[in-house]
Amino acid sequence: AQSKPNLLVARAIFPEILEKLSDYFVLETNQEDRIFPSQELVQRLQGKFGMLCTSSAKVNSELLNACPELRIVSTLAVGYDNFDLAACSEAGVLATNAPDVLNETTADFAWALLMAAARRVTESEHWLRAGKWEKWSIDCFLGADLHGSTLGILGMGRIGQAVARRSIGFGMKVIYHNRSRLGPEIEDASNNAEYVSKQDLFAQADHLVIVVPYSPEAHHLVGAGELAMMKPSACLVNVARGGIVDDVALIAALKEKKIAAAGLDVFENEPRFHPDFLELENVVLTPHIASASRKTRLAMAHRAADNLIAAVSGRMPLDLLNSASLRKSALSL
Ligand code: 8YV
Repeated sequence: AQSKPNLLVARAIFPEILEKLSDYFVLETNQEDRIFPSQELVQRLQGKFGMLCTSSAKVNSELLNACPELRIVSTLAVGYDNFDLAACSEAGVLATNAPDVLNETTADFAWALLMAAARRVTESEHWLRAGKWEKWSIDCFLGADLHGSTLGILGMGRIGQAVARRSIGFGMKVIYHNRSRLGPEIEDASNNAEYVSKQDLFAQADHLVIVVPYSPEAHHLVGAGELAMMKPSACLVNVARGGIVDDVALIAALKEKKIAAAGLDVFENEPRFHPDFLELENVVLTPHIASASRKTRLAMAHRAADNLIAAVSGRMPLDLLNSASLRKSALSL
């Protein structure tokens, strides 16, 4: 029998996934979940056919040139801004992500942040825990209604559409902006979402949810100018990527009450984040957990593993991102 190829599982993962992968690969694991510095990552990738990683692994030409045996990189995430796809294709390395299975879970969480921000859930809880609740009062933690309001969605992809569908129950109107307009069936299925310009999105939305993928063009897509266009009563939610929102500009807008509140699951330079966020009461902060239901994280891990198994079995990975790589790839899929 042919010997199994080597796989680096660069982050800690569920035991059943390791078991499944071990039928096809000799595994090098990292169950203590240390984030490897780039030098160490290169070193550990020597002699490896593939890598299962997360968004923390930067795969660029420098890494690929130093790892000539590498054939596939599989990320346990829908976002793949950490992969330089052109460099992967150039090196004949297949790149895959783990989409779809997290759409509904991530949309649920966008709503959790939106509801918490609009109705001041965490802010009032902090106050209660601090022993400040002495009596009911008419204006105690007045917030903004979601029902009947206009929901803006920046990035109406699979997750954005799942966010929009949930707004039907709240009797909301949906407006969205994308690089291009969606087909009428998708708009209809997304609570009759209406396509508007980026400017109108910011100006007309009572609340705004950001679900665009990160790319250099999307860097600071939401900055001081966009925030200034928003309603002072609006809440902003980001479950996409840090870097899409200019965090310094957002902190200023929240401080000056140019917008009412924000719900943030992602930050520039996470897991570090701007310390001024902690000084603000009108922001809900969570540690990149929008996809973190037990069921969904397991499904994402299976999906990332299945892409690797497909490649090693001579099948086309379901989530191949760079079909151009196939021309150069040493794999005969
Ligand atoms: C991942 C995410 O869990 O899918 C994404 O793009 O941001 C999260 O769902 C995280 O990036 C770890 O890879």
